[in-house]
Amino acid sequence: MDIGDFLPLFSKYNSFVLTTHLNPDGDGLGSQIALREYLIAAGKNVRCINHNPTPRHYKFLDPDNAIIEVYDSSTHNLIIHEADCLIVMDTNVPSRLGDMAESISQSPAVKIVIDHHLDKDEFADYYIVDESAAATGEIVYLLLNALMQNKLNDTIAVGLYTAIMTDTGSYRFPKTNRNTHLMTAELLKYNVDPSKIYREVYERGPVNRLVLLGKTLSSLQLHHNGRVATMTVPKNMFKETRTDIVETDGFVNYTMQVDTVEIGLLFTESENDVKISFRARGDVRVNELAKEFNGNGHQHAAGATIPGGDLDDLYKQVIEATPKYLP
Ligand SMILES: [Mn+2]
Repeated sequence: MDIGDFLPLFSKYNSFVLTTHLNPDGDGLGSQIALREYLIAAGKNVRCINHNPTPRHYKFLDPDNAIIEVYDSSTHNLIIHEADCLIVMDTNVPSRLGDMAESISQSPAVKIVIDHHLDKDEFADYYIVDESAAATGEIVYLLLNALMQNKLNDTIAVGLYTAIMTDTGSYRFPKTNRNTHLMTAELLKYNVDPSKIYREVYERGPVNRLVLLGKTLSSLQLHHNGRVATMTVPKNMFKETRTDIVETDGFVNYTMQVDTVEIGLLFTESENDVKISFRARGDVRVNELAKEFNGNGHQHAAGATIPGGDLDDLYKQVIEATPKYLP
C-alpha cells in the first residue's frame, strides 16, 4: 500500500460521510474525529454517522455531542445517498455497519475503506488497508501527515493518540512496534495528555462495571487441557448489574492472563444477538475461527455477532470448533 496514491481522493470530493463499526471503539472514533477535523479544515462538508451512540468513555472526543450522529434512516439515508464519498473506518465488511449497511451499500457515492483487519468484503472502490498496522489510527496518522505536511493539530492528535492507545491495549498487544511508539512520540508534540486520556477511557466507569467484571470473571472455564478459556455474560447479568454491553469492553483480555491459554473467548448475550470476542496468542489464527461464525478481525483478536443466536448452542459449537486451530 502506498499512501501517496490515495491522497488525491481527499481533495477530489466535496461532501463526505464518515462511519465506523457497531459498538464503536477508541480506534474507530478517534480515527473518525481526526479525519473529520482535516476535511472540515479543508472546507469539506462532513457528517459523522454511526450505528451506535458514542459510548460514555469516549464522550471526551465529542463532549457536546455535536460531531457524531446516531444513524436514523429517515434523515440519514438521503445524506448517505447524496454524499460524494463515504469513508468506512476500522472495519472492512458492511455487516459490521449494523443498520447502516444497506444504505451504504446502495449509495452511488464513492466508497473508501480505511482499516487494518483481515478478510475484507468487496464493496468499496478504494481500500486503504494495512493489516500490519496496530490501529486504523496509524494509517490515518500517515494519511494526515502526508496531507498536512506534518502539521497536525491538537484535535487530530488527541483522536489519533486515543485510537493507537486503545487498539494496542495501551501499548502491549503484539502489533505494537517501534513505529507505533515513534508515531505516538510525534503526537505528544501536540496538546495530548496521556494520563488524562487513559483516565477518561479506563478509569471513569460506574461501580457497576466492576460488579459486572467480577461476575464475568467468575464465569471463567477452561477447556481442552487449559488451552482454551471462556467467559460468559448472559443478558440477565446486565439486568442484575444495571449495565449494558458497552461496559464489557476489554473483558475478553482477562482470559489471556491464564498461563496455559492460547485461545480466549467471551460470549455476550444481548436482546437480539450473541457477540463472541476471540483472542489468541502464538501461531493460532483466531480470525479463521471467527470466520466460521461469520466474524472477522486480526490473527490474534477477532469478533463475531450472531443475530438471533442461542448462547448455549453457540458456546458448545465454538468450543467444539477450537481444537483444529490449536497448533
Ligand atoms: Mn482497530
